[in-house]
Amino acid sequence: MTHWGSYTATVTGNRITAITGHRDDPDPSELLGNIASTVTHRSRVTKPSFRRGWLENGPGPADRRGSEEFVELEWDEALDLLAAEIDRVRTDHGNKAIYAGSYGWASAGRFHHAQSQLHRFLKQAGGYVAGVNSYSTGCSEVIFPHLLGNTFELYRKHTHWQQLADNTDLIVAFGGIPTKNMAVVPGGITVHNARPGIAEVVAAGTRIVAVTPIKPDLKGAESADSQVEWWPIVPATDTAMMLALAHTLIVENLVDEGFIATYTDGYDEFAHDVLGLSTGAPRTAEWAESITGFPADKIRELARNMAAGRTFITVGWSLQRSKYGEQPMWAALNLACLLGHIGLPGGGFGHGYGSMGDVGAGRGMTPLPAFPQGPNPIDDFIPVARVSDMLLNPGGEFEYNGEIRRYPDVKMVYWAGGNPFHHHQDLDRLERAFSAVDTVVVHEPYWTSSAKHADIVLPCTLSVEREDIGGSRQDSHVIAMHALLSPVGEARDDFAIFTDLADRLGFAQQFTEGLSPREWLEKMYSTWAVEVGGSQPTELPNFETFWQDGDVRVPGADSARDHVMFGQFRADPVAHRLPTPSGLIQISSPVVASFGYDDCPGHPTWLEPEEWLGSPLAQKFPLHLIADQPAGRLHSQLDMGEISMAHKVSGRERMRMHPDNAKERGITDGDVVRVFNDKGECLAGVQVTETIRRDVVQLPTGAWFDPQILDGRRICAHGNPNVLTTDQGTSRLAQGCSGAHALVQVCLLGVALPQVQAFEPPVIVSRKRD
Ligand SMILES: Nc1nc2c(c(=O)[nH]1)N[C@H]1C(S)=C(S)[C@@H](COP(=O)(O)OP(=O)(O)OC[C@H]3O[C@@H](n4cnc5c(=O)[nH]c(N)nc54)[C@H](O)[C@@H]3O)O[C@H]1N2
Ligand SMILES: Nc1nc2c(c(=O)[nH]1)N[C@H]1C(S)=C(S)[C@@H](COP(=O)(O)OP(=O)(O)OC[C@H]3O[C@@H](n4cnc5c(=O)[nH]c(N)nc54)[C@H](O)[C@@H]3O)O[C@H]1N2
Ligand SMILES: [Mo]
Repeated sequence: MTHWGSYTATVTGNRITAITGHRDDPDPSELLGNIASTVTHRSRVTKPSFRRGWLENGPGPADRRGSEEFVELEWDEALDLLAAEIDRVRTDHGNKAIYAGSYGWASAGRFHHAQSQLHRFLKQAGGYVAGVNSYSTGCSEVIFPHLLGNTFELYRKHTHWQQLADNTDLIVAFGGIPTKNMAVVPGGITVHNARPGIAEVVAAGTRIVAVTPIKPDLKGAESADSQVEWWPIVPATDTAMMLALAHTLIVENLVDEGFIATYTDGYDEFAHDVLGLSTGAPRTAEWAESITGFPADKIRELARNMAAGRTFITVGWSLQRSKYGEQPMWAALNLACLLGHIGLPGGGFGHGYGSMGDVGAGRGMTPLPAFPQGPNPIDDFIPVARVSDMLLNPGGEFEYNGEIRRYPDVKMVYWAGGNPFHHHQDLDRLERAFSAVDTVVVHEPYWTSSAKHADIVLPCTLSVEREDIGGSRQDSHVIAMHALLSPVGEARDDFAIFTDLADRLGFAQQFTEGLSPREWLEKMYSTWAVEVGGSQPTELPNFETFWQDGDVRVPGADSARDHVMFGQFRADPVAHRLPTPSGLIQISSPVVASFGYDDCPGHPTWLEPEEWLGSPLAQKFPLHLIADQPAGRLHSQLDMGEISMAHKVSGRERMRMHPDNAKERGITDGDVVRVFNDKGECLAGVQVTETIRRDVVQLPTGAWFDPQILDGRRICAHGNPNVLTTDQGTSRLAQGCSGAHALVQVCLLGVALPQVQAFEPPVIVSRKRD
């Protein structure tokens, strides 16, 4: 199992020769094609490796991280040194000096999940500073609890595609419903039902309005182009459009007043602002026209259409990954409240259709086999995307969700299963942040840029090199993940590494509980079988049979197919009171208002970001870059794989550009260009296409960071857009990642094309003996 699907592999010798999707999967992902070619790639880490300066001079701040050579050591010595360093840091500075947020997706598999292993280990070692929330939904995880109280339904029990097909007249999708994203689920997915689901929706005659600067790639809807309308909005202006839609609903008496009165709180304050009663600036369709790029008539007509039939509004996760990303989340919810279809079959509000493969799967939530974690003795945390801020401002204050907190003084950064030099914003700044600490430890199968920026790199196995149990929150199957290959080089499982470290620190028995990995799998499976089997544990096969069969269907996996989101609340808002201050949906929030944040006031509002096409900065950098998820891989994983490479242009990440913008710059399809702004520069290979709005360019994330000097400037030669993005929280409320957008300029390369070096291992030298 992978995050992008379950499969069967044919192995000949120690090589994978064929991979086919799971027999029950109607739509296996092409990303499976990245696996076979990457297992033995030269970028694998094969031995424990230490940055030479760290080994020779000991721990301490170092700006050579990322450019220095490495020395390989034997495992025993490597683990002795690392255990001693962990002990030094916790003894001299306390466990608050260890940051192990370790954000990242690692691999599928419930036992060998790298973060779970790291967190269990460090909890038993005295604790660590954690990261909270995610890059994916940094705003909605913080704002929606204020508005809906319980967000369980929003994330875990969404309206099924079939229900939309049966009931919905109009779907308005802010962010589109990008098919490219729907192969993926954290932990894996066995039955990809999004494409067939969309086909059903379209076959039923439902109209889909996809509001996005990039033309939707809705697979399953090819036969019905006319039903899927592309509304190419100016990026980052969705809130303005939503407020204008609300304005039309209010002034044309299309608001469902019964719904507002019974199920919501704070409408008057919101409506007052939308009508401009105290500001003198009503949010009319005309007002929104100049911001969003849509004619006022069209906006008004959409509002009327929304009120005329059963309407489902979905807002993609991407809209929150930019400055003031809380606003479109909240505004979209309010719009759904005004229409009053929340809690009716196929109506209301959804979040993330097209962001993840299981949204719309209707699977309910069953428990999963789990590796126990235990409590963290340290309660310091940061919102994940504030990592550079923390490392650069030890002891500094930051605000978050109504609190004022302080950054801990971190001396050791420990990462297992993530790639911050892919995922974080403003990579130059991240490099400065990493140089400030004493020691950086990374567990990695590959020489990623993050591994190259570490002091201690320990080589890890891939999931094809070990046994595990695969499962995810809403999947139909639990998968027996058999080991397919023997590990490359001296790679070891994260579990084995932590066991030996725990042994050196005196708590091996507590860490392993005396169990081998296979015994852990048996225990996790059996515990789970009893938990979901309940009174009928015989429903599920025993471990041996499960292991032999290769998978098992999860009991009750289809239980939520007919679930109507917020249906119970609608039926009885007293008995099913929401856990919000009013018990109702907060159209305005006195709690959020009480925080006094100008960057996230008490109701949604249009806040002009620094980087959008209407801002002064656009004079200098006139193109709006969208740095979204890559179609050909998961994030940065297996970037050298066959499918990922096939999506590149001249070996660089592919950037989509409108023909007018290309012509203005003398750029033709296939050119490699410079993409730059005040923060940095990268190269990209251009695809000229009308499937993108004019003045918008799309350069997905995940090309391995490849810093090189070109013409005296430091650039990424491979196309990682995070050299261009701003490292700023979305607001003081959520402090989410705002990396999806940046203003840039693009020009022809003008010099010889430098070679991509991202996949080359660092220089390995032998140890200096004294
Ligand atoms: N500009 C911009 N930036 C973004 C985004 C954006 O939209 N725009 N999106 C953000 C989002 S939503 C996300 S989720 C992040 C993703 O960022 P990450 O989750 O950090 O990206 P991955 O490439 O999945 O990194 C996982 C790493 O784990 C390693 N790994 C795999 N298996 C194992 C294992 O068993 N053990 C160990 N130790 N390591 C393993 C892989 O080799 C890989 O390097 O990026 C974020 N960054
Ligand atoms: N193939 C593949 N699938 C993935 C992933 C991957 O790496 N590869 N990553 C997974 C992860 S971790 C996550 S969190 C999800 C993320 O899911 P999303 O956040 O939904 O995905 P993105 O690709 O960042 O953005 C989706 C689309 O939003 C639109 N968009 C961007 N900015 C704006 C805007 O300002 N306004 C409007 N209206 N639309 C805008 C663009 O069309 C863009 O392609 O994807 C998951 N799926
Ligand atoms: Mo994500």
